[in-house]
Amino acid sequence: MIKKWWKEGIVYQLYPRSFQDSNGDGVGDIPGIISRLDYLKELGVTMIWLNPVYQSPNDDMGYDISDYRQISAEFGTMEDMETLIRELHNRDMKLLMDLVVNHTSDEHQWFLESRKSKDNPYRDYYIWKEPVEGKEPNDWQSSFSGSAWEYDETTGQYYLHLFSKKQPDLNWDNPKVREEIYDMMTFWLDKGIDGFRMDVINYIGKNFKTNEHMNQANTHAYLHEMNEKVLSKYDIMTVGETPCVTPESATLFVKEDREELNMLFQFEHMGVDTMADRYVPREFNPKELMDILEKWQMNLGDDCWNSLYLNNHDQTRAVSRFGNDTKYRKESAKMLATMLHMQKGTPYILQGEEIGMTNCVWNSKEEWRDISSINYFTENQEKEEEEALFERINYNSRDNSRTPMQWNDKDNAGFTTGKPWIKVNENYKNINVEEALADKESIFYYYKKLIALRKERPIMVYGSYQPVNTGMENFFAFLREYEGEKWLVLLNYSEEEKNYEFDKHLGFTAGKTIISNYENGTNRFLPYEARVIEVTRKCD
Ligand code: TEU
Ligand code: CA
Repeated sequence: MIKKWWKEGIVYQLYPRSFQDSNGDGVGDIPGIISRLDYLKELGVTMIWLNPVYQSPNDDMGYDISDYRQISAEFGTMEDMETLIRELHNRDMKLLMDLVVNHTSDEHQWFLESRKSKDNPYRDYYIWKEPVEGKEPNDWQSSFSGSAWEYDETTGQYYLHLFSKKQPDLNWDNPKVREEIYDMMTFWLDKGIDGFRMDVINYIGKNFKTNEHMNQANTHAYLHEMNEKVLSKYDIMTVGETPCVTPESATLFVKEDREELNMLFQFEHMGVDTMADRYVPREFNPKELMDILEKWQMNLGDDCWNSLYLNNHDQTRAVSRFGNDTKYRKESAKMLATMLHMQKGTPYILQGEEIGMTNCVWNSKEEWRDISSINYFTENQEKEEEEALFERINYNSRDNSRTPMQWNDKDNAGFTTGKPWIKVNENYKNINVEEALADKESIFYYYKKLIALRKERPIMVYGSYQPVNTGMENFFAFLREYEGEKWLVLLNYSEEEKNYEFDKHLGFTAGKTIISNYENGTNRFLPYEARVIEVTRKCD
């Protein structure tokens, strides 16, 4: 196993729009982030993944970029950005920027040119097709409802947009597009950033013969070229966001000798409580979540690497979705953190996860800000009862993870002195950073301890992962081993107390407890109890 700093790191996902406003306009900004860096240093994270801060009309909250080399005025200036990079490095923290290059905004100069005429030099920067029998070129659907093709009157052709109409897909088969992107990446890397999170990067190569747009051979060719021409020239980290990969298809992106990416965000565990349609809920079963996480632990080779995450800005908050955010919020948040951080891979913490922020109660669709929810409601409101539709969208609305960071119990949770761009979760009065820092048993200090452990104990990073069958429902265990050290991780993933004599059943002799969310050492595990114990095998 080759040692790397990005295997040993802990990433904090920072959603700039909702982190800290500094000028009272209700929108988080870069000076606001800079004012909070010491808080992140206190937590101990080593890297920040910054969601997009580039110029954008915000049709998809910054994932529709109109200028890759300009900072959006609402977030600040390029000088602010350069200060942020410097201030992070001064604190021994690294910065991952969000690379959104499957598509641009339709307000990007390239698209404004491209749509002017069929022979415009920028025409082939995007994907234009003739109508087929007067209709869309194929049946591809947008992630944000409706067809993935938009008809453009000016030239009588359709352009492809796998996301919103205002997010036209770039044509990666065009070498000029690839050169433009590589130049832009170099521009940012030369400013000293430490890597990229790459948005839906497995969509960039399309195959119109087989009508597929994920994980295509041309995508791998382009990523290898990107690695050769740009990535390999810097000591950086890359994480690809890749919906619909399996451990087998993921290997083709992250196996070291492929020279493409370092790790991926896979999505398999993000579907454990919904149908393929994210707004059709289904019953959540902890064993399904654990089985998927374990599958990814066991089926990526030693020359590959996992990311570890339970939520992000596209998913709902982990303690509400996978834990119990009412009776056992602190205990279940700490159990989920133990389950994740004790696995093999680089852990990602969504802003607010470290203080157990929860999903929000939405009172009307006017409170929504996310195009995904809004379009889905519009598309379905004629087909079903409005209240039921509203409720099932709320269950998995991306806005749940995008409400403002809860700093204290003052107005707007200390996020802004103005009117916040999206509502603050009403529970900010008792769930906030100030309260967490004052409570030595808080979720914050538990995360801080997990992060410190990862820095001190190589077994957490480089130890092997071995499933352990407890034979009990919703009581999970796994073993980490490294250079003779063995840690047994035990998780009572339920509200019930459970007797489990792991030493007798599993043939281990228990040593020191490394970390636990309870002061308990008995074989009667409490609700959502997590315990990590140094063990030796009885036969050792
Ligand atoms: O997400 C891609 C993606 O697959 C999910 O957004 C999914 O399509 C969405 O949650 C609807 O189900 C990335 C970004 O993380 C997301 O914020 C952007 O909206 C999207 O790409 C387009 O850039
Ligand atoms: Ca602001």
